[in-house]
Amino acid sequence: MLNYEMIFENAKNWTKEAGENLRESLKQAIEVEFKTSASDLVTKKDREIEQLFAQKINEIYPSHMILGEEGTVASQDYVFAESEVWVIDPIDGTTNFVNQKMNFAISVAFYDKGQPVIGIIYDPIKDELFSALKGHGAYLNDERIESLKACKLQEALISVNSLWTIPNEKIEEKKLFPIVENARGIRYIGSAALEIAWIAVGRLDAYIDFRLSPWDIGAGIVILRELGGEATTLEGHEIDMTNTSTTLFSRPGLSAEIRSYLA
Ligand code: 2AM
Ligand code: CA
Ligand code: CA
Ligand code: CA
Repeated sequence: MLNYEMIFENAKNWTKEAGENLRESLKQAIEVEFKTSASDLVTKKDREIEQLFAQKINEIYPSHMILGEEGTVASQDYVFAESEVWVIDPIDGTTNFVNQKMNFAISVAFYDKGQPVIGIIYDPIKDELFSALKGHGAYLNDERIESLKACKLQEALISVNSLWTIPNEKIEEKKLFPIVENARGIRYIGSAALEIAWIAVGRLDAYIDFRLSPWDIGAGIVILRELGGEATTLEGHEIDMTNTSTTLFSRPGLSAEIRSYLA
């Protein structure tokens, strides 16, 4: 039987340590490399932080699998739905890390045989640790976060990546117009993990994205659901944690109103 509380405590400690490492690293110049395009950045720190997690996990939980964005873990043969898996984004919002030196986060989740169990999102600049262990409530640092209440689009701040409001291959951009028009406001931080964490604490009300990966959202899903929030694909289906997918995160009830415009 796994001791989730112990895994949760370890994961929070490692995440804070990694955050301290990132905070310190900003005192020096950041070397940037490019992945798939000129706007798809990666730094030495992305790989280093993922490796730090991998070392600790391998030492204490040698049977656990690691799904990290930078793929620094040697290839593992496993079935997500049958394994204990750590889902890690060492820096979510690398562009912000490089350009803004703020508005980035470390995202760490633990899934047990496909079930979301632990979610941790840490903003090391604001020193805000959002966390949840399924069934035990969600917290911002040591303060318990209150369950989310429903809200209407006209009272809502919606986060949407600006790339999706121009012609693109995923959605007819016109479908987003009524959402932009009817919402109280549109915001975009540039860190998927933080957009979800901010819904958890009421700074945003919904977040739409069209191509996120498991490590972007794994932790956010646990935290948001613990508070009664909704996390589905744009069509309202369960998110597949082994693939990229469209995503819609929100307070209870708001997803349905947003989907009615996108249909
Ligand atoms: P990342 O910083 O970990 O890559 C805004 O860029 C948000 O979308 C971030 O959370 C970013 O995560 C994520 N994202 C996912 N795929 C991306 C890509 N190909 N290029 C840039 N950002 C991406
Ligand atoms: Ca990236
Ligand atoms: Ca990411
Ligand atoms: Ca990343």
